[in-house]
Amino acid sequence: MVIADTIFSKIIKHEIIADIVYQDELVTAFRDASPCAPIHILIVPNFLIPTLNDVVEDHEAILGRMIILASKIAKDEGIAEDGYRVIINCNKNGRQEVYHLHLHLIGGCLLGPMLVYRDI
Ligand code: DGP
Repeated sequence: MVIADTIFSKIIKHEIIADIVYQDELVTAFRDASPCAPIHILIVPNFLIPTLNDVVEDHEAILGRMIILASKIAKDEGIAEDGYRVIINCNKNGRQEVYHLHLHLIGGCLLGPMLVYRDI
């Protein structure tokens, strides 16, 4: 398996430490280093897809795995019934910081309202 060098690929390869909650041949899930809620888990493909703009039909299985895993982890973490939020940030206006596609699973408390346009 060839993995390009992003901070997340190093986590996937266990080259830097992260609290990995799940890993299989397609995806890895680990706790966010800067959580914005009591539960904040990132789910990433094991190979580099930089942004959601780079997704193609061949990625259907991996994207399905990411969503299904988000639902499963939410149950495992005990936040499914009360609810949670799933977010994918894309590029500059989406405030993407790490250019390795990832899904944020966020919950464990009543979250703020959805972010909308803000003049800054
Ligand atoms: P985004 O803005 O969508 O690209 O979010 C990137 C997230 O990645 C951000 O919430 C912080 C998290 N993050 C960045 N570097 C690391 C790291 O080295 N370890 C872990 N566990 N999370 C990281």
